[in-house]
Amino acid sequence: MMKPVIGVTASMEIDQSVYTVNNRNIKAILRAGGMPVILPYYLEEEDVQQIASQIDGLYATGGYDIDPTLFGEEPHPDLGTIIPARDHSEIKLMKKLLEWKKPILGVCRGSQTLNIAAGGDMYQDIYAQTDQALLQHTQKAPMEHMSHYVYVEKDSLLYRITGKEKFKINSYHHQANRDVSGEFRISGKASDGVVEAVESKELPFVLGLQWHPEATAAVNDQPSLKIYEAFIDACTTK
Ligand SMILES: [Mn+2]
Repeated sequence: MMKPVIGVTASMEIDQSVYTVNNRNIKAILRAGGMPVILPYYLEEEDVQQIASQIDGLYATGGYDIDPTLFGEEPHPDLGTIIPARDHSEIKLMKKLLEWKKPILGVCRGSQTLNIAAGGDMYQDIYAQTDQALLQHTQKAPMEHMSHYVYVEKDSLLYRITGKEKFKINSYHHQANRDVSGEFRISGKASDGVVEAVESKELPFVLGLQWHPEATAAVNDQPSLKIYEAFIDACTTK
């Protein structure tokens, strides 16, 4: 049987000369039975259509911050590096996949581009733009260390996948989703209220996770492995 083809979005160096994807992402998809294919940017509309039609699912990896122009804001002083070309192509591709009801898994910044693609918005910096006391969401521990809990809504896709109402995740972000698209719902939050998981209300598999399950899948964390298995299963033509 042919493996489902999973389009993988890459990060870029700031001078836009080099595409980079952490191999943990590739390994997590291969281990779950998918065929990862790293995608280009600088796409014309017809290129977006072609890629969207040829992939069985889209996996949006982590990376730099997101261009606030995309949700109608100007840059906050605490906004980090952005690669607008990546944001624009990734979001165009997501819009097409949402339209065609194909599976999407977004991790870290991928959960934010996903929400923006569906009309939501985000904090440019959670520490500067929220009033409540926050956890340390930019952990200083190694990436496979699970530093804080996510509390999962019981009737959600994320709960059906993991079977857990609460589990530990790693945390490498200073941005997060703010207003969640009307097409989506929040399915997981941290104890401080930061949105950690969003998913489509209607589509079978559209999931955005604010953490990096590819790093914890590498050390055999069960919820992380189940997330990739469920994603690849959703991308598999039955
Ligand atoms: Mn976090």
